[in-house]
Amino acid sequence: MIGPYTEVDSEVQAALDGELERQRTTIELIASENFASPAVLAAQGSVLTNKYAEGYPGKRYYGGCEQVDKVEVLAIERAREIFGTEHVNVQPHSGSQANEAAYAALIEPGDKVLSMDLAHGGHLTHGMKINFSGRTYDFVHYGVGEDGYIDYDEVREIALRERPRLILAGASAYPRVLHFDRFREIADEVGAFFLTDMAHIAGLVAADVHPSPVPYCEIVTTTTHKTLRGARGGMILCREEFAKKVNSRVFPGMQGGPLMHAIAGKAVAFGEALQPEFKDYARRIVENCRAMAEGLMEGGLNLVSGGTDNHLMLVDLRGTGTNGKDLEELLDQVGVTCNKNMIPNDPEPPTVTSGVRLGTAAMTTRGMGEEEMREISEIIAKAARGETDGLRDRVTALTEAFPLYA
Ligand code: DSN
Repeated sequence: MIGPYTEVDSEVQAALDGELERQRTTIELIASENFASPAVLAAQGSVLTNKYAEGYPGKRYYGGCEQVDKVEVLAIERAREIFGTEHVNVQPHSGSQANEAAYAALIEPGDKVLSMDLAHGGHLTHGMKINFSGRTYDFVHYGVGEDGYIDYDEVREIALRERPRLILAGASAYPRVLHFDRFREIADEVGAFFLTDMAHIAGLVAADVHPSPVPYCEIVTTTTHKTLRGARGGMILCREEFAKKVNSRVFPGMQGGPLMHAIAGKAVAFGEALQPEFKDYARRIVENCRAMAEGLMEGGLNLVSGGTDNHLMLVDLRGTGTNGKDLEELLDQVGVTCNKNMIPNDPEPPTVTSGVRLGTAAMTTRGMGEEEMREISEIIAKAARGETDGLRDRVTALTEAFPLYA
């Protein structure tokens, strides 16, 4: 351990202490967040922060890379074992950069891409107009039907009409199983590549509680810090035939020096994901999500698609008298953290929204189970009705019973 930091920078330390206290004393339901293990945090805060290592293991543009080479090889080998993929690049700094490099490995600027609409649960890097993706490629979108599920017949119709070069699966607010076999069939029918961004569900895929996109895709991208519970960053998995292209699109195509401390954190997290306990953990995320969804519906709230198959759900607040922005703020006041989120065909603007997105990965890491999920759903349902008396105390009772980083 190097430190103590308090003597060096008390101002930053005060904010770090405050954040630890916030994480310890609140219910964390942001579906893309999790609590990395102390070992992952230590690796990310290690002396690897100091090292430049442009290039790849064994082929670096700097001396002194013997130890970081070992770390990167470990991360790659562990990821290959987890996901059963031929090639892995662990260098993308984030999921956005993983996507940027992956698109560039498959298609050319101006090419057409078919992806899920951001307003129906997609992602910024899946073609939002002012994102690099929307500025570089010609995106067209599919969405969800009235029932909240992706309609694969509609995806096929759009693909036949638009003839995209690339079809994209993956979302940041879709509570149902993704059927990669259907996407692959459609991609084959129109002669398109198929790429999945599995950032949200990577931990579920790692533990076989969600089907894997790997056998169906030319390339799979992901972040490593959501359900996968690792260091913050991105990663690309692909078939061997795309390995050279992917590597060169990441470096030197898009990035310079890799963040070796983050790669060390990824390696440690992948080691954890290979342990039998991780399968149990991922299974409990999904069970907890189902329990929370049932609790919310019993409490009178509607969910987009009527429930969930994965780690998240989307509450449809239309007709409740509240909206996403107000409920997010109210929940914040009683110690529950979540984010406002557009629901499909949302009548409200993105700054207000008619929904909140809730996920169970982080609280499952804290050890909570179905009973606690029911208690949390009661707290949320009461808050949505504006009945906030005593809710902060109920949150405190939960967080004290399941200590974080104790
Ligand atoms: N911002 C992330 C999320 O919250 O889903 C996606 O990158």
